[in-house]
Amino acid sequence: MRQADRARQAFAEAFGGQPEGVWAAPGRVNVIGEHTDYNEGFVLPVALPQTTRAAVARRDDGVVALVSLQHPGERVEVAVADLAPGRPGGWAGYPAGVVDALRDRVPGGLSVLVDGDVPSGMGLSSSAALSCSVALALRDLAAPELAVADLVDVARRAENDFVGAPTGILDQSASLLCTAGNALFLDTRDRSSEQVPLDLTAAGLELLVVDTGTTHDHATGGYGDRRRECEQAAERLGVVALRDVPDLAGLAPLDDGTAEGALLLRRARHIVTENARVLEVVRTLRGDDGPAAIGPVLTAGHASLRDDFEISTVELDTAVATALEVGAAGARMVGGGFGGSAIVLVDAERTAATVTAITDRFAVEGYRAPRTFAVTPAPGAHRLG
Ligand code: GAF
Repeated sequence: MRQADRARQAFAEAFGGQPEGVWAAPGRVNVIGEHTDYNEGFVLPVALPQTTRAAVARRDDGVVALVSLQHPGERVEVAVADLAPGRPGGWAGYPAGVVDALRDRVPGGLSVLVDGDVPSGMGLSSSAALSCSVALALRDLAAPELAVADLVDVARRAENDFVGAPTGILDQSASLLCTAGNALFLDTRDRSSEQVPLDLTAAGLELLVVDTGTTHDHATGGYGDRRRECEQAAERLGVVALRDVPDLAGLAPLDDGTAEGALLLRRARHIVTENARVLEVVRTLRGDDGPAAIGPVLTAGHASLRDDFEISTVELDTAVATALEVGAAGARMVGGGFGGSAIVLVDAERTAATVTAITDRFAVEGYRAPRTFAVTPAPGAHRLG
């Protein structure tokens, strides 16, 4: 059954009527530019073919009613007037947070049926896919004067203020603004963006996602620590954001002989070198050398996330090292870290051998079997019907 029909049918079963429409928003992988977004730097994501779908209809009883096919048996109902950070919590917090951000537009409430296939907790931005599908639905139904780019902040506020995950704008921008066949080169400071063609098939390459099956949660723990450390480093350097440090020499004041200084230096060094890597990858993709030439830059990005930012895991390091051992052009962990997925840029003829090598190595190490799939840059959020 088509995705839109499946969502419509499930909506009718859950709410007893037809939705006003069905909207889809994708997950993402970031080609390069990790943790740069909340440092006002550069990112280069592509949208995944996997999406979250939201079948939506306005109501007139002042209630937000939420059902997800991925959480069977759970029906969340909250009065619009009672929406507050953390209420509701869990998966329902993302769509509820979007309604909260636009609550004056839907005083009568909303019914939302969610369906999707973006793996959750795997660094592939399932939460932004969920928020963005509902944000686009609300825009189309009740806030037509908003541009799609305005929805980036609607979805970000849902995540930051309602759910309590202190993320930047990478995931929401990717889900809303990516286009098929392109990577999105975004300056998160002034929000200017360009579409950078990324035709891997023509170059005989594949971009593999390796989902290690280890999950993370950005509302708790290490992600927030890294954000605070970057803010501290920027403050010590007297800059608004680490984006303003032009090169490694600019980090010298952090090297004050203390353990704290050394830690802040490592964190800031990742941001400075990662911004440079985004610019280098964009330059390379626009040049004549072909996309395989970005491989070593991706691999350098992994080393930086592992050694300087310290957010990789043994599973991610093993996936990357194994891929490189069997001849991948480049590989790195993606997303917020502390689990999740890696990407591998590989000659298409070597894909099967690479997957086998990683799977075998995970079995030997006693890790959970990885899931792998190839990505071609897909469209951003859109109405399905
Ligand atoms: C998570 C966050 F949500 C993004 O804002 C970004 O910081 C990313 O981690 C790391 O690049 O996905």
